[in-house]
Amino acid sequence: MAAQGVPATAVSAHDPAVRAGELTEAAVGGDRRALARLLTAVENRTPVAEAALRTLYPMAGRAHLVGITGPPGAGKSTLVAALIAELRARGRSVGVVAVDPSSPITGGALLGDRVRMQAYASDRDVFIRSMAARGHAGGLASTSAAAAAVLDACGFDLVFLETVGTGQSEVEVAAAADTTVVLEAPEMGDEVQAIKAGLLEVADIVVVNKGDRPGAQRTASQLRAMLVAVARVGVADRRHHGRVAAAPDLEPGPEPADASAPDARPRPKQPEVLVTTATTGEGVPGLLASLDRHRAAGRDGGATSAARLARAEAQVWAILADRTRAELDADGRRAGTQAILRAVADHELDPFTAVDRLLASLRG
Ligand SMILES: Nc1nc2c(ncn2[C@@H]2O[C@H](COP(=O)(O)OP(=O)(O)OP(=O)(O)O)[C@@H](O)[C@H]2O)c(=O)[nH]1
Ligand SMILES: [Mg+2]
Repeated sequence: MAAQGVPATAVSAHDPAVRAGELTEAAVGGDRRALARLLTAVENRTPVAEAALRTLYPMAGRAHLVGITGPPGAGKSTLVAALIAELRARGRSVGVVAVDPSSPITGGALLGDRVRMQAYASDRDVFIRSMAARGHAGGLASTSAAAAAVLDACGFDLVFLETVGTGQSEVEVAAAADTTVVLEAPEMGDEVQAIKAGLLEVADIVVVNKGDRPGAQRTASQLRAMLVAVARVGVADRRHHGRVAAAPDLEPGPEPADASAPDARPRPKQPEVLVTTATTGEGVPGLLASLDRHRAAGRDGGATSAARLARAEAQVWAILADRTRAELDADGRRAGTQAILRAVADHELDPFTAVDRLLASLRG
């Protein structure tokens, strides 16, 4: 990569591998500014991030990666702050990545995170960071996984990935986590019935936060009943366009015509449903115990290893897609690639044939 004849000092300033080496060494040694720079590199998917991850990835794999998702305002950030307080009291270190799936910076959320961060400004065992996931296919999953791997390699015991649940994002966060916590708030009321099955499917633990509000316990029992019903009816229920049928006292529905047909999809999980009050910390020790249980249960070939495989897939496929695209867009291939894309746009070529030709051009 380094041009011949260029003095070493000039090379080190520009060579991503050298820069990554300096940053990773500093970050792993506890330099928080270097860690912040590495995460910026990850967020921007720079060559420095790639070089750093090559070094850091083998050092990661020890942290418990916990995804926290749920609707806007459910109390995710407040709950993470309460969990940090609880974990610090037990001497465990915590890294947090608040991922904004919609890229443009949401002032409120970021500000909140900054204020909370100040409380731990002098605590070296807490690191909180907001980042945007830009619009790549699988971008949220692979960026979250990469950021988590960096914090993991830097020795944090737990890494929280907070993201607002907006449909697809919670699925991607789940792909980057060992344990996924789905948060609800009691005032969702009837909307509980309309919770997307997708949200429940990714949940390892369901938390009804704002336990101080009326209806929290009722929401929790509705959710428990719903989850039992979903598990009983299983796949049949999920066929209804991703919506879970409503009533809390729901009886198992009629067996579908092809219920005996083999179904490769995994059985729905039966997550625990807990109630917390993030603002006071009530229920937070119970949540922590539940997180630890999930982690312990999944360690040997269980849920955690399935989550890890999903995470590996998210990362590898995203890198493969990026790299394939970069090669097809490189000098010498770009014109041909553009011509094929144009032909698809003009309906002169179908997209499948287009891909056949693009792959052939890579092999050729
Ligand atoms: N009463 C009550 N309010 C809470 C509780 N937890 C959080 N809140 C409040 O709910 C509001 C939203 O809390 P956040 O923690 O910012 O929620 P969030 O889910 O992170 O929100 P986004 O990141 O914007 O999606 C804040 O005003 C919190 O103080 C709780 O347990 N009880
Ligand atoms: Mg938040």
